[in-house]
Amino acid sequence: MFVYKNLYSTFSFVFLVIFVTVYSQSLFAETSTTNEHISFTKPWIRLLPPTVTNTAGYVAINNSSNQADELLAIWSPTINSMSVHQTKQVDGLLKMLKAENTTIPAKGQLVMQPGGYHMMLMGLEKPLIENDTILIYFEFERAGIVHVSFPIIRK
Ligand SMILES: [Cu+2]
Repeated sequence: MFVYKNLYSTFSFVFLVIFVTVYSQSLFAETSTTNEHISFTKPWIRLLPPTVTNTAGYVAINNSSNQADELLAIWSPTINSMSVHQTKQVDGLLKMLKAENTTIPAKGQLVMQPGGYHMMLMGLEKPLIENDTILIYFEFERAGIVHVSFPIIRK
């Protein structure tokens, strides 16, 4: 019994060390607000009346490297569903479609702004609050995962 107990606590200690090491590495290495070649300019989310359950977010993503990068996914812990959309004229009507191309060119930008590319935030469960912030994660093919805080703005 004594041996068993000792073995058990040794194993739990080892697991704890592995867990803490892996967890802290994922916090500090994979996720950051800055990256060697990706940066964000003027992030904001549009405040809409509380009865509207969808809204849009905007930001310019800058790529300072000599190689293009691609935005693979966006998500937020507090938003049900998010995707990158493009407002396009189809048969004389403005329509929102899933963005076809989310490449950030080398030494270039992907600009999300009203009337063009935007982030769609869908299925809001609670009304947004002016000047609150929403944390959004961006996953890039080369830069990995970067998180950015978006203020909610009335415009
Ligand atoms: Cu949209």
